Amino acid sequence: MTAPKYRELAEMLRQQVSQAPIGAPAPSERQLAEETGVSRMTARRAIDELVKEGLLTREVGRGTFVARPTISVPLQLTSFTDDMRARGHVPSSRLLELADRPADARVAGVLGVEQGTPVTVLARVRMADGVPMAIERSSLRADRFPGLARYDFENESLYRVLSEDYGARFEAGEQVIRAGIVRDEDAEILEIPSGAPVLELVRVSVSRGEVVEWTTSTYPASRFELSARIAPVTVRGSELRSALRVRD
Ligand code: 16G
Repeated sequence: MTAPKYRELAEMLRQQVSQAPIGAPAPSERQLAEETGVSRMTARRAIDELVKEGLLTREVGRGTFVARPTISVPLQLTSFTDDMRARGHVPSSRLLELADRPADARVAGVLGVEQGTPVTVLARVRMADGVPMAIERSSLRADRFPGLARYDFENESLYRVLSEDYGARFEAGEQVIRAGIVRDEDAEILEIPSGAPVLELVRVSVSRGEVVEWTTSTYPASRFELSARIAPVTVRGSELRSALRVRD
């Protein structure tokens, strides 16, 4: 059986869209029907297909445009660089801040160090194919990783440096995910309207029994989804309740 006409057309459109810049106008139903000789109904179904897949977005009264990519990130202890590469995107970073600082009470509490212990603060805009995907603000144990502030984190993966140059082995971690509203200064960096929804992923990771990293990643809700594989495990009710923590 041959694929329905609209599927063929959708495939052709998909190829066009993959070459087009974000925000470029997509052909209208009428144009598409005229150019390809299909009915307007078939053209509409093909366009609908791409809208459903998130490749095109319809803006009321304006038309249909090439959408920003939505990135699906697994809930695992992996690095941004590896996650993006695994999905066929090219990762890059822009540095916002990199410095050693004495830990304040909050950072010290999370990292389990004395207040005043040196901590490396790293803030980056993380990009996929040049599109800003997240702002990541990390606090790292400078006593475990001395000299970290000298690295070029626009071009380096933090996890690569920690594991290969400092011998860190991440054996555990915890990630809390919460919804929020973007801060004004972040809205500009992420190129989203002020007040837009964001997802914040707060991660602590553990190496050799100690918390070594505390990172908050702020993702625009519109460009990002989380996926987790659900395996059959036996958990008691009380454990489940503690995993589904109420936000404070
Ligand atoms: C991920 C981690 C972040 C880590 C970063 C290292 C989440 C929510 N966060 O983005 O904690 O610092 O990877 O990335 O996944 P890099 O090795 O590419 O610098």
